[in-house]
Amino acid sequence: MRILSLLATYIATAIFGIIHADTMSLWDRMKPPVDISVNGHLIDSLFYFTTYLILVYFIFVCIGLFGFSYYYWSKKNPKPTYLHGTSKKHVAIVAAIGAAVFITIDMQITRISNEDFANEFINWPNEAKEDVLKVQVMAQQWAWNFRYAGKDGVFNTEDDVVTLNDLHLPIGKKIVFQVTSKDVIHSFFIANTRQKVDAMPGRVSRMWVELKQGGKYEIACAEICGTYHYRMASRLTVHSPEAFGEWMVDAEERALQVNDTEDPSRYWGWKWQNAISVSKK
Ligand SMILES: [Cu+2]
Repeated sequence: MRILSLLATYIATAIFGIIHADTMSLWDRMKPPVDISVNGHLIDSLFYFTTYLILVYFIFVCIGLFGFSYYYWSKKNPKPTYLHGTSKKHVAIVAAIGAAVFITIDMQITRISNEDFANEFINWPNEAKEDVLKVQVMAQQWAWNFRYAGKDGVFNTEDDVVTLNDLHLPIGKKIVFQVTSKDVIHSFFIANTRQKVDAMPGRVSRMWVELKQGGKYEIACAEICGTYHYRMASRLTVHSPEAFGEWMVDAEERALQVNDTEDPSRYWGWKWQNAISVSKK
């Protein structure tokens, strides 16, 4: 009894605490974070498609489970019947259900994700022709280092703008990240764009996004990377193009004043690795 009352108190406190923490409804809490990217809706629609379709199958399973439990209830069927499920009819029913799940869920997920990949996500911006923002990301236990090329447009030079756990991006412009790690494997995850890429020591991985909504968001590490993995978060501020321009001018001026150009540990960046564009556009 004592345990039960403790449990009830605990649950009540938890629920009450959540309600008091902010006024977000439980339904809102279950929804993905706001999508601020141009392509994020593709991931969301795939997510909802899968979830709702599975829900439909779940309802069928429940109907079957409770329906048959009632239908073959011992009071109605005092004499039990044993089935081995090996008759042609039973094998056909099981195979048909399996095929239906495979065709309507698995094959659809594969088809839709392949189409999204081929039509959108593979369209890397053409860095030679398009005006893209390039950012280098260095993950480490347990922080995110960001590097912009600075006034000269060349990475790993004296005028680079370097920030710690503070990423600033503009809307309406394609952004290309080159990501690596100083120590162990991390994962650069911007939940609000539905995109992530692994940060691996000794290797540069890439990711591109285009944003459509300003505001303040969070970047997380999506790969268990040690004791303080949970703390490995960074601020993300998304500006209008004008505000971003102003921020960048300020940051570049500040960088020229405060950068200790003699400090070798400052130069953790690398020469930008130009990508071969496969863009169809
Ligand atoms: Cu990490």
